[in-house]
Amino acid sequence: MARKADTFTIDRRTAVASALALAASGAAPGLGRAADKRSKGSRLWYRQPANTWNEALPIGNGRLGAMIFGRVGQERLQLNEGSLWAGRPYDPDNPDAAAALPRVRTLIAQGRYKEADRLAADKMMAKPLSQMSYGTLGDLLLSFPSATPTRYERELDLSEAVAVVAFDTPAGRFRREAFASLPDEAIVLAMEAHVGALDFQVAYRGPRAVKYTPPDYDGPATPTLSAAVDWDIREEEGPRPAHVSVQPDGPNAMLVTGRNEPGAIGEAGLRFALRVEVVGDGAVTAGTDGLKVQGARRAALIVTAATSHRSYRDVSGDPVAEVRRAGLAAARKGVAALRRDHVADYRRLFDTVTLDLGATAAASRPTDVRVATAEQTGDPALAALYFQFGRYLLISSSRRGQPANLQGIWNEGTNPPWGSKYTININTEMNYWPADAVGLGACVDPLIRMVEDLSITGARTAGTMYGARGWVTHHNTDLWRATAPIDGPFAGLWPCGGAWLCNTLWAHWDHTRDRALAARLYPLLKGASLFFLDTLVEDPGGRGLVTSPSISPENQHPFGSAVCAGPAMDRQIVRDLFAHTAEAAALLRIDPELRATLERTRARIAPDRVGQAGQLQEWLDDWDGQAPDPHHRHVSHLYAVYPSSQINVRDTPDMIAAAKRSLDQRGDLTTGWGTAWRACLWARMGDGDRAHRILTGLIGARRTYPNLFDAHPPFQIDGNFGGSAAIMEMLVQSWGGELRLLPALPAAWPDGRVSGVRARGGLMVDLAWRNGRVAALRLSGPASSPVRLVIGDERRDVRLGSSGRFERRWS
Ligand code: FUC
Repeated sequence: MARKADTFTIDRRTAVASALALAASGAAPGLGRAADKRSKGSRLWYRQPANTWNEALPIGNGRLGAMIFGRVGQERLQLNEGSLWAGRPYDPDNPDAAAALPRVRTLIAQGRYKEADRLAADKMMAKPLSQMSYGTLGDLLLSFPSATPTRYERELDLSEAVAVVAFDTPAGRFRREAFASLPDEAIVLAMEAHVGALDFQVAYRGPRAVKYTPPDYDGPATPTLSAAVDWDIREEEGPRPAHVSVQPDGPNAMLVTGRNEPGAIGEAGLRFALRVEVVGDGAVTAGTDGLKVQGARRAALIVTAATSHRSYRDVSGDPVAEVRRAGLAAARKGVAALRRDHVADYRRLFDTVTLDLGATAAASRPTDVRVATAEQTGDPALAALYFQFGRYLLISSSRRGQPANLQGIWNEGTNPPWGSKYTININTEMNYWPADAVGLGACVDPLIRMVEDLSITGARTAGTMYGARGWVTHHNTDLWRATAPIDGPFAGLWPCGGAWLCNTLWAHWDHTRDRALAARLYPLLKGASLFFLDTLVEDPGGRGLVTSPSISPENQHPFGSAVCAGPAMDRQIVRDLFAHTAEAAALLRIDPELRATLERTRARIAPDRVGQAGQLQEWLDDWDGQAPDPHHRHVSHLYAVYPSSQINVRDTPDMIAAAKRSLDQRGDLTTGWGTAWRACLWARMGDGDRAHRILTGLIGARRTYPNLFDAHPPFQIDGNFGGSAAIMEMLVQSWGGELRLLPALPAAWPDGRVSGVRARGGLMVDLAWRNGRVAALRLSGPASSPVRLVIGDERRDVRLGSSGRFERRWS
């Protein structure tokens, strides 16, 4: 990965140099860096500390995360460690399922859906019925003397991944910087008194349940921002859970140890450790209450954390040894070197893409004020900031360790919404929609590793519950890679989670076209395909092969249940899966017979259908008009339009018309992620103004918190990633063997530029536009490769040179 990133850096430098030359040479705008990195264009900033968690600023290195509140009297760092989940390794497969399966299928074929639902609920669900939740590591509470600042500002600088709090009080001038280092596996909070001295205590508050108060969708579009600021918010340490202990660890450090929550299986199988060491020039005392620092000009907390998790089936790690090793090494290295290496590591990824959509006066306002007025004020720079924040979040939550879960890695309580798990009927896939295009293909690796695990646990589920080859997962998974259907048939009885993840990974391959990656992914795709070869059934109405039992994710059909056979989404996902598996087999020159079987079977899958109202049918039968929730948040049957391209404006215009009809019926604004998906869909279908209007609803205060976290509500990170994907999709698309420039540019963004975009086929795209038209283009990629460009209605075939480059300006 490092080598690849280095290559990017060289490419970028060369690209920027020639972009500047291009800009200087003529009328067309250049392609250089979008904004001065130190400018407000790449930071979130505020004039007051965080009152609530959704105002605090996230930092993370993919495994360790913290929310920084920036409070004056008591700084709060809410901490997370990516493997601190409830429970222990477990097997939730239900051995009764296989025997019930034929009867459930028969009931569905007879249209007795409620009975099928009841039988499946009784015999086919996981034991226990819930999976394990992602947890929190608790809080560090740093208590300072009370003071009212005469100057205050806090920010998250996306160009360096550093959160800063700076303020003056009558007692001095203070600055705090927080960052999460991947190279040194530590969170660092470096504090400095430019005038005065630092005197504070550090206490630890253990994991606890928190109360969530979701905002109101139908509430005012412009919430009133409170003018009164509480500079001295202090939270209680509270009673420490019995299993948590705090001890000194040498003269300058404290060591916290504890265990995880037992979860629905009732057994806690993980131990965790958190170590905090103070480095600086003050006097430090360590005790069972925490740490005390006096008279320091500089004091930094070096925070390291770990659990005993080694893999989904191995919890034999030694977290105490791990936090001591990392903590002592980081303390020896020193804050300046830690910061330098952190910034260099982060920038290798972040600097690969720039975006400039223009700026208005709104851009100079604090971030919370901009969000509050986003739906009333044109603020294109806020969309660009949202885009870069999405990139920041992916870099901060998906490197080593686990993939980004429903909340990335940031979770305040032991009772997070939906367990802060992996919901794989849309949410986890959406997390990775933007990854490749926005130059963060390296961040997909944790997802590949998770799917590799699921292909093992899911093979057990396929065999035990379906008597099938290959592997299967349903609509959720967790740290322990549970793959059986949970919650009940309404949401859980959906066999396509693993298949959709495989398609997501194949899109990653398609951007890189790396043969070694194809070889790594092939066993996953093959196993997922084998499951469907064994379990697809003939529709009794003769319409083709279908899944059964299944659901169209979480949407009730008119017959009192969601359980059915062959919802459109399943047919679309399995079509893609078979095509991708066959493509991989052809590329790798293996399994010719399987390839032929996949191609034959794929052709027999029931096709998409257009219903009475001209809509794309969500189900095999035309039930859409009678379904109880016409504005349902999921738009599962539009998978074929985006992220897939089975239905597209070039090849299937009639089906696109039907998809538009469906989407009109569903409405534009819904949950955060549902809104983001709608923006992606309209962008893919070429309607930039509609996509922009929806995006504005996503970025406004009803779906975005002051810290730019997406509101489902409550916080769910998929909307952030889906929003970033939608912005990209409006500017550059690559599907169907073509590269589309400005396919859905809204009138609101007449001038702009983007650089470092990745497209399918191993291409990199730098693009500038003026008055809504392409002004300059630079492509780089494999030497001499042909590229078909689509600009408006026009198609042009171009070829990269022997140096792998192509440049063009339009006057
Ligand atoms: C799916 C969605 C919900 C939510 C949950 C985490 O079940 O239907 O809206 O996003 O995942």
